[in-house]
Amino acid sequence: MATNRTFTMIKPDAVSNGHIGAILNDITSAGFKIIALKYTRLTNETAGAFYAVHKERGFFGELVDFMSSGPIIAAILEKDNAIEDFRKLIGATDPTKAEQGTIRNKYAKSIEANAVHGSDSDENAQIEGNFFFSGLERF
Ligand code: FUP
Repeated sequence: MATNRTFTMIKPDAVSNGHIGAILNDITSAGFKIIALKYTRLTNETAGAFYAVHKERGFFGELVDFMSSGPIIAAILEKDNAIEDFRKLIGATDPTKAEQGTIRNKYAKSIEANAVHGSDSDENAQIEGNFFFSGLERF
């Protein structure tokens, strides 16, 4: 059964370009409730652990360097049908293919510096949320 939570990051490009407020506004205006929120920075090691599923891919090294290049926002979001609805809100991984009005269409620069992350399954949302937050049973 689908749960109602997803995990997101506002990536270093969007943070350094000053888009935190606008992106959080898009997220809450779309009906997502913020359950947990953190301003933090990944190291090369923690970014590598977060993206371990991609470690055989050619872009892994650059992705890890990029994701540890500056601060990020990590957050857990709640809404009915959260995974699917959030992926619709952010648009395609490649911003040139992201639908008009989506967060990646508005704020992303490239397939790598693509402004935001959104979990692709309930299972991954839980794993990714637990990577950044503890004590979630309280919320
Ligand atoms: P998404 O689920 O939309 O975040 O996309 P993926 O899980 O396919 O990819 C994870 C991250 O890897 C993307 F956000 C950016 C990076 N990536 C690249 O840098 N190059 C690629 O060709 C594909 C993905």
